[in-house]
Amino acid sequence: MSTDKRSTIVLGVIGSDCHAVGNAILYRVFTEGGFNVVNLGVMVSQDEYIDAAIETNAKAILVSSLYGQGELDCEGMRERCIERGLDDIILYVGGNLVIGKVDYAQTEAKFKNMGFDRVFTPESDLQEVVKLLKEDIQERFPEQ
Ligand code: B12
Repeated sequence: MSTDKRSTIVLGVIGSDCHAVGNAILYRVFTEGGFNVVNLGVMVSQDEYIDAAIETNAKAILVSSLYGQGELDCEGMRERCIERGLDDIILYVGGNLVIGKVDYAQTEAKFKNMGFDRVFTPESDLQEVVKLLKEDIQERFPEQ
């Protein structure tokens, strides 16, 4: 029996987005923060995240979008997760989610409306995000 108590999370940059630097940083921060991180890298489709989450029994999917097409790429992600049996999975999204300078509250509302649990700006404190994710996993999956 495995004694590894780390929660598994799936990480990647969605759509046709090839910005790779932030992804490498996120992988490192979350790995060092105590998670088992399945990193899909750049240009990831919704179904690729979901396939990986199903295969690894992941508790959360962390979506990055930097190139301005985040809204289009993320549309329907929560519904797709539910369709494929991941009703409870935690969905985080972050990066330059929309084109240009748009008020964060507006962007947050838009992505929460799509079913994302938390929405982060590029300036988010990643240690704080590690903490929040541990709390969210504990709350949503208390038995594990
Ligand atoms: C380098 C770069 C490129 C390189 C990428 C090389 C590579 N393979 O990585 C190249 C030249 C290829 C490129 C191309 C393009 N780029 Co570019 N690029 C950049 C640049 C200058 C730096 C990106 C970077 O590495 N940042 C450093 C990392 C550490 O920061 P980060 O990516 O933001 O990630 C951090 C945070 O966002 C946050 N984060 C990210 N995701 C998530 C998720 C979660 C859950 C959380 C908590 C946090 C989080 O944490 C990360 C780590 O600290 C930015 C401008 C900028 N200063 O950000 C533009 C920028 C991202 N690019 C931009 C654009 C428009 C493009 C192109 C569309 C340009 C074009 N017309 O061709 C293409 C898109 C190509 C594609 N298919 O993806 C725009 C996006 C505009 C928008 N969203 O409104 C930016 C912001 C430039 C600008 N000001 O206009 N780009």
